Amino acid sequence: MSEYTLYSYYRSSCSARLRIALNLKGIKYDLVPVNLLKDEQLSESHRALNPSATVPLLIVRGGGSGADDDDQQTGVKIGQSIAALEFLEETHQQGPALLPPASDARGRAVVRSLAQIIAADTQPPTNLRIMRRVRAMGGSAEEWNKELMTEGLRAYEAVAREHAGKFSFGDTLTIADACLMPAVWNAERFGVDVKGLFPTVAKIAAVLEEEPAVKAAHYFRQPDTPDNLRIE
Ligand SMILES: N[C@@H](CCC(=O)N[C@@H](CS)C(=O)NCC(=O)O)C(=O)O
Repeated sequence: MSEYTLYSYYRSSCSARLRIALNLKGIKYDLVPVNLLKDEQLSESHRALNPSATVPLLIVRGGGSGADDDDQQTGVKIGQSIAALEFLEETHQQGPALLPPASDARGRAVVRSLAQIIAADTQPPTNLRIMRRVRAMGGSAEEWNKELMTEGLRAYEAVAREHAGKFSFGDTLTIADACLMPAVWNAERFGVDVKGLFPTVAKIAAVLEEEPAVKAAHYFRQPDTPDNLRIE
């Protein structure tokens, strides 16, 4: 058993954030697939591990967790992707940095703001559980998502335009990019014209898609990706 276990769904943008970060930091992990379409996230056993009934869930056992001996068997359970991204950054400072240095408080605030535009403002109202409620009220969940994802990326574009280099904040891939990439995959899936509307985002996404850590984290290259969607 690895020190790290990631509960993940292949098409979950929040899970993809962590897959990108784990790959970038070169951290080996076991993956436990949780099929959201079969409501496995709602099972008693999953809720016992992650009361939010969502993926990702990162369990860290042993040295990297900072856990004491008693905790080493059960591990530290992190059921929020941004907390997990920051945990990985704090415990793996020797790997590529996913945040500007602590001495650059302004830079860190910009990167965290970008990450939250996706993680706090854009993903939650477009989540599966919300789409189901929109449909139950007779609405089009697809139109709902397209509009909200467009609004989210509009905000991201405006902030990133001031700070982007190769990536969202300068030339180093940060937690903001780990959030952005799967948000772009989702937006394209729901028909948002990312290239036409958001040139900065599109330029960053094109660079991100060539990163090996991002490629390996792609929805269609996961152990639980259905065969008909799998890509090389
Ligand atoms: N704030 C949480 C959100 C997690 C989340 O909503 N995950 C989605 C997949 S991206 C999920 O598990 N959805 C299941 C559902 O809506 O029932 C995080 O960042 O980890």
